[in-house]
Order: sequence, then structure tokens, then C-alpha cells
Amino acid sequence: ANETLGTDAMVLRGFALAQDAALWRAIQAVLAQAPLRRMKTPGGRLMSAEQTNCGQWGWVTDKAGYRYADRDPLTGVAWPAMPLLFRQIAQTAAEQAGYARFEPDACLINCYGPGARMALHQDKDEADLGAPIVSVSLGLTAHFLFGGLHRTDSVRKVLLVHGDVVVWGGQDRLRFHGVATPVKGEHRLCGNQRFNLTFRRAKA
Ligand code: MD5
Ligand code: FE
Repeated sequence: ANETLGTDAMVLRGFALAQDAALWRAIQAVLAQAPLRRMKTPGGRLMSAEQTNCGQWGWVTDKAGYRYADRDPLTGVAWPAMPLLFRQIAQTAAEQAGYARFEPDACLINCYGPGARMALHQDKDEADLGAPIVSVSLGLTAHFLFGGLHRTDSVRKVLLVHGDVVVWGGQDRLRFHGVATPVKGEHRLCGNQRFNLTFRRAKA
């Protein structure tokens, strides 16, 4: 069942569920080439979620700022290719939400262990803000914080569970958002972690 979050944001409940084992294997293959790591914010703080990337461009942060890079700063080599299954899920989800030709060139993999979270922020490092963002949730459940266009706007809390896919575009593309610490538990695939795949068009 689909739920509307905003005018241009839609939750596709369980959209990735049937492919969860294949997604998990593909994630492991990416991590073997580009390991998870905690990156530093421009302000010098370690992020609590662990991250890595696949696809042509990878989102990175360090003391020089936020940006998209075509190489993994840890290994000096190109990010692993985006698995075909990732691209297919991102494209079919976007299509279902009304975005016909989504061509993601970046996939950020977020791993939230116990206590990890993501503070309220906007995604605005991408060249084409007209392209949607597709996010796939795997593993432990977490509250997603869905704010407004201003940092101080009130936030709605939405539970995202294993297999849920969210498509954000149009009016909702620049909303402030964050992720609370995962709900404690043990997931059959992901253990005590929540994984999130965030698909974006980084460059025009
Ligand atoms: C997550 N990740 O669950 C989220 C999924 C990130 C991040 O926020 O930056 O890695 S993406 C949620 C999102 C993306 C773009 C716009 C909006 C939400 N929004 O307008 O609410 O780990
Ligand atoms: Fe974000």
C-alpha cells in the first residue's frame, strides 16, 4: 500500500521486501570493495552512522566540506559500480511515484548501529534538484523525521520498517529531515543495524 507523506513524497510500504536477500548480498559485495566508515562533518565531528557509496559518484564529507567524489578517499579508487538490482529498484519505485526517467548516478549506503542517528538536514549537494531521491530501508525499524522547508518547522515522525521505499521529489525534495536511533532489536539479515540506500542524481 502507498502512503502520501507530502504532496510529492510517497512511502511504498514493503516495495523492496521480495528482494531483501538479494539486496543484502549486493550490499555485502559493495562493502567488500568500499568499506563502511564514519566520516567527519566540516565542523570536525564524526557522524554516528557509518557510510559508503556505489555508483559513479559518492557523497563524502570531511573538513573541506560536503561534496560528490568519483573516488573513495579511503582507497583512492572509483566507487564500486551500482548493482543492477539497486538501479532497478530505484527506477521502478520512482516510476511508481510518478517520476518516469530517474537515472541515479549515486547511491549512498547508510548503516545505523545502536545509538546512531542522523540530525535534521537538507539534501542540497546535488546539481539537479528536480530529480527525485529514492530511499530504501532495510533491517531495524527507525523513526524518520520529516520536517518543513525551515529548520525550525515542526517535524512529523514516520516509522520506516524493513523493505519500505520512500520517493521524495518536487515540493518535498528540500524538506529538512533526519533519522532517529534504530528501535532496539535483532533483524534476521542486518542484525542490530538499520541500513538505508539513498539513490540520487548527483550531477546534471
Ligand atoms: C536515511 N538518509 O533514512 C535517509 C534517507 C541522507 C538521508 O537523509 O541524507 O543520507 S533519504 C531521506 C530524504 C532525502 C531527501 C529529501 C528528504 C528526505 N525529505 O525532503 O524529507 O538514512
Ligand atoms: Fe538526507
